[in-house]
Amino acid sequence: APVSLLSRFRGALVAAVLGDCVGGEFEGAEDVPLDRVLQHLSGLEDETRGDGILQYSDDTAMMRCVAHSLLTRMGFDEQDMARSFAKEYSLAPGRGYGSGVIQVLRKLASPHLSDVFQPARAQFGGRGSFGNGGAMRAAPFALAFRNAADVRKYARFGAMLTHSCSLGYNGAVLQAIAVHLSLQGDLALPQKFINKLISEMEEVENDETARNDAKVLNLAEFPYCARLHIVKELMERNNVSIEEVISELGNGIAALESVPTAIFCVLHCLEPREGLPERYGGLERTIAYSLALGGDTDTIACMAGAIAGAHYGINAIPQSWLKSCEGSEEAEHLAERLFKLYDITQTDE
Ligand code: F2R
Ligand code: MG
Ligand code: MG
Repeated sequence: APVSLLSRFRGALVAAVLGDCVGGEFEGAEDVPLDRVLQHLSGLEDETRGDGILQYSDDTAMMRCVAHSLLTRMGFDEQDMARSFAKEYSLAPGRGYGSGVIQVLRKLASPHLSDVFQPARAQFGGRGSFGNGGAMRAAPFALAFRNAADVRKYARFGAMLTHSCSLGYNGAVLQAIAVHLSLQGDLALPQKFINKLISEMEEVENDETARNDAKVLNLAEFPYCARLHIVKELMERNNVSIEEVISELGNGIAALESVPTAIFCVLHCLEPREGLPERYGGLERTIAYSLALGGDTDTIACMAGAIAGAHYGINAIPQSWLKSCEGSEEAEHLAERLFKLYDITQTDE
């Protein structure tokens, strides 16, 4: 049956929270045998499971702030979003934030701060963060703005509140655009989907700052485009090993080593894959596969979850998995409210 736009909205935010909650178990692990992943996931289905709720981490904590701020302000307001990040951090600092970003979040709490982008610019000796913290919370921008140019613009500004390196904020733009295209149903034609992402990123990376950052960091020119071309090559092969995915695309905390990887997870799991249960649908496969890569599993599963959830819709997410995830009900509610905002405040491109 066709998936409604509302179902896609709910699927995007709820599957992002799911990925964060179930991915926390393996964050930072180098080798994650698929058996362990499947055991972890089937444990969620156990009615007698006694080990309580899986807590969400910084990924969901910051994504909630983005969604709340976009809803309250009916659009992007940097002051409000910055205050929201700072308040969330001060109330729950133990959600596993990156070690650099906590300095930004502390500075954003100051009532005397006039330029809310300044603390991010001071990070890492003035180079800014290239971590994936901007990308992990980017999905709500695709749910608030109908127009692709607005999604790009505000996902970038939203990320720049903590990540001033172009590798950091362009990762957020890529993630938001991937969710945007998935909401439109573009994953039905995977080749077209990846080609669109490449052409979007060609435009985004054709910028002096991005070119300079790539040079300083010793990366290929147009680094996101280069990774997306690798995604395309891997998609065309049937026998890609997890080791190859990690070595070609990465599984780390840098946005460049995780956003294209999350996109690959979604594309690879559009079809049944060896080692994953036949009873799994595409969304379950995407989450399980993201965890099996190891590394930054909560964040890769969160980003892949948002893109896959926007494609498959809310009904593809097993209730038995969700019941163990902190914040999944609230995510559904936020998605419904964003759907109304998207419906009433935006015009078509
Ligand atoms: N922080 C984590 N995981 C680490 C373990 C947490 C642990 N489980 C716990 O219990 O505390 N996860 C979360 O952080 C990632 C998002 O990080 P974000 O928001 O980008 O933070 P930050 O600090 O800006 O960047 C992360 C690290 O990347 C390196 N880095 C970034 N820019 C750099 C630069 N210009 N030069 C050198 N290094 C740079 C640094 O090591 C940063 O600390 C998500 O995975 C989220 O789940
Ligand atoms: Mg996290
Ligand atoms: Mg993480």
